[in-house]
Order: sequence, then C-alpha cells, then structure tokens
Amino acid sequence: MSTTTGVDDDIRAAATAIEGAEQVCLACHVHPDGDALGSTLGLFHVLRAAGADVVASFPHPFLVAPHYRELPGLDLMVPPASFPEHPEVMATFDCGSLARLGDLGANAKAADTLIVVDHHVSNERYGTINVIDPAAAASGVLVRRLIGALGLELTRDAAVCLYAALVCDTGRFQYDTTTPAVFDLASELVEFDVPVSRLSRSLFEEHRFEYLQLVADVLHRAELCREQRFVWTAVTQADVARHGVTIDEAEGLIDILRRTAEAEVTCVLKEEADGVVRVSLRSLGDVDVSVLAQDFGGGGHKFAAGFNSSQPIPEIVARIRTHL
Ligand SMILES: [Mn+2]
Repeated sequence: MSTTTGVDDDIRAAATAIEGAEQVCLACHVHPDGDALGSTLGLFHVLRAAGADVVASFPHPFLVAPHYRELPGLDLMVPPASFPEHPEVMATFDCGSLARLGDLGANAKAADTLIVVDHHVSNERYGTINVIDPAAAASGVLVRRLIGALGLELTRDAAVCLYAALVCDTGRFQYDTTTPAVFDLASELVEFDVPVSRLSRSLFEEHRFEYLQLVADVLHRAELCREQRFVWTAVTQADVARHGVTIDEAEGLIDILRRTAEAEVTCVLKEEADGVVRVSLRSLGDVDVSVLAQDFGGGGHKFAAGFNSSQPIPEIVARIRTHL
C-alpha cells in the first residue's frame, strides 16, 4: 500500500502532467456511481473554469442513473465515440481496472500519459501515474487534493460534484470511512452553496412510484440464508419490464436489503438487457467481499464490491454461498 508521502508524490506528478497538457481527457468507470461522476466532473469544472481544454466521458451505455441527473455538468460530458482516440493526457476516476473502463479502455491504452485516481484496494495500477489511496473515503477526496496541487480554486459546480462523491461513498457520513477529515472536506464544500437537502433527496430518497412497487416485489422474494448470515435478491429483465422501470433505477436496492439484521453479507443481482448479470456485494466487515468479488473476476472494497457474470442467477448465488 502507498504511504501518504507516496500518494503526495503521485498527486504532484499528476498535477505536472495536467499542467503541461494541451488537452486533458477525463473518464470514469462503466455504470458510474456518485463518486465516479462527482470526481470526474469535479476536476472537469475546475479545469474548465481555468480555461483548460478538457473533455469528460464514461463508457457505453452512456446513461446515468436517474438519481444523479441533478449533478451539474452531466450535459457537458461527451459520449465515448466523441472521446479522443489517442489522448495526450487522460485521467480515470474511481476505476479499479482497465476492464471497468469499457469501450474507453482502448483510449486509455492509447494515451501518452494515463493518470489513475482511485481508492479501491483492488486497483490494478494500470496508469503511468497512479494516484491510489485506499485510505481515502472517496476518489473525490483525492480529486480535491489534486486540485490543491494544481493551485486551482474550487468552483460552485465542482463543490457540488465533489460533495456528491463524498456523501455517496461515505453512505451519507455513516460508514467507517467517515473521519474528521471527511467532515472537514464536507465543511469546505458546503461553503459553495451546495443544495444539501435537495441533493440528499435526489441522490438517496426519491424514486418513481413504479420503482417502489418493483422493490416490493424483489424484497418479497429475497432469500435469507440464516446459517450463512447471507441475504440476496435479484432484479431481472422481466421485473423491469413488468414495472416499467430501468435497471439503472435499481442501483440503491442493495442499501435497502442490507438493512437485514440477520445478514453479514448482502447480495443483489441485476440482469442487464444483454443478459450479463451485475452482482453487488456488501458486508458489515467480518467478511471481506472484495476477496469474494476478485474470485469472480471483479473487485472493490472490503465492505462493498462487485463483479459481472454471464452465468444463470441461481448458479451465481450457489457459487457465492460455497465461497461463504
Ligand atoms: Mn469510490
């Protein structure tokens, strides 16, 4: 693991690369979450305000979950097809591996300089400059430090995006990662007129009625394996079709299921339109789910991890239970 000093050196190297670039190209992982989008857009806004030529994108499917739609700057992001094929300087955010960059992986490989900004312990260090600190509560924390190293000021839109990154990855300041430094950063950010309550409702609470009815269905058939302290459920294409919702809307479902008192490990499986199953795992800390996810070709953190599979859902669940 990098020491703090090592991370500082890497941040300085990243800042130097960005300062010397004609154009800076930013991207985050496929199916971006609040930290991925917030980190990417946070730096995007600051560089743009400084007059830099900056491009931001994320992989196909080029669509964000509804609860992120209030993040400023989403409309300025370009689809992967419009992203430079051979970036001079490219930076990726919250992305643990090239595979998680989807169709932007080729652009990353072709970049002259590739800066990887991330806090996943499983990060594969695929950049030429790797700014990786597993102790950071969010990738957004590292972006704030990078902005400092660039000698640039935060803007209001950057602050909103970085606040979203922080609040999403700390589970609204509830996870173990919520240190005094996290509150210090939150305090700095909310000085910039961040709409705290509206953002909180759109990020975490508000759903279409149709989605709540889907949740009722999938919670009803959730299975609790008491001896393994394991609870799981699945959302299939049939479910989303029946309720008229999109699979992206179900991103927060695991946060409801993980409230199960009897469960140490929680699992939600989501069947994508192409048949690929996205598997999300959460633990309370006795089980390191990043190890479990890595056994299936995925990655993540001790408490939150995931992987993709093309196996049938019952087989995936059986394999997870064998691992537990
Ligand atoms: Mn993150």
